[in-house]
Amino acid sequence: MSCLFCRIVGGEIPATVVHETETTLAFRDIQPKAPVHVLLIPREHVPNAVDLTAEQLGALFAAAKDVAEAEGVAESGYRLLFNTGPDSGQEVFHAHLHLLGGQKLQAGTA
Ligand code: D5M
Repeated sequence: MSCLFCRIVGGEIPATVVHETETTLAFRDIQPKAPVHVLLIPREHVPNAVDLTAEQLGALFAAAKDVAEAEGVAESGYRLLFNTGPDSGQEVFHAHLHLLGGQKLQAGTA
């Protein structure tokens, strides 16, 4: 299994998991760009956000709402974003939703 995030799902690589469901996993980004920076992924390997099914997308956004509440940023606000493809800076080709918050975020960037 070569995909980094599949290895996290499989427990081969440690991660600080903050939320999990039958179909999703959420863990802290190892290179946080904000005080709260959590990555939400489907357990199933899907390379890119645009390849996610509507059901997988719904599950990720529902999980993001739970994570935002648990992290204390639901009221203050936070950013949800997918990098998609090389020009976006996507480094890991297992779809992941970034949740960033805990500070005033600059418009249009992480
Ligand atoms: O985001 C990929 C993100 O994945 C980037 O912010 C670093 C993070 N990352 C890389 N390796 C790990 C591990 N092992 N644990 C947690 N987070 C990790 P992208 O949108 O592809 O640029």
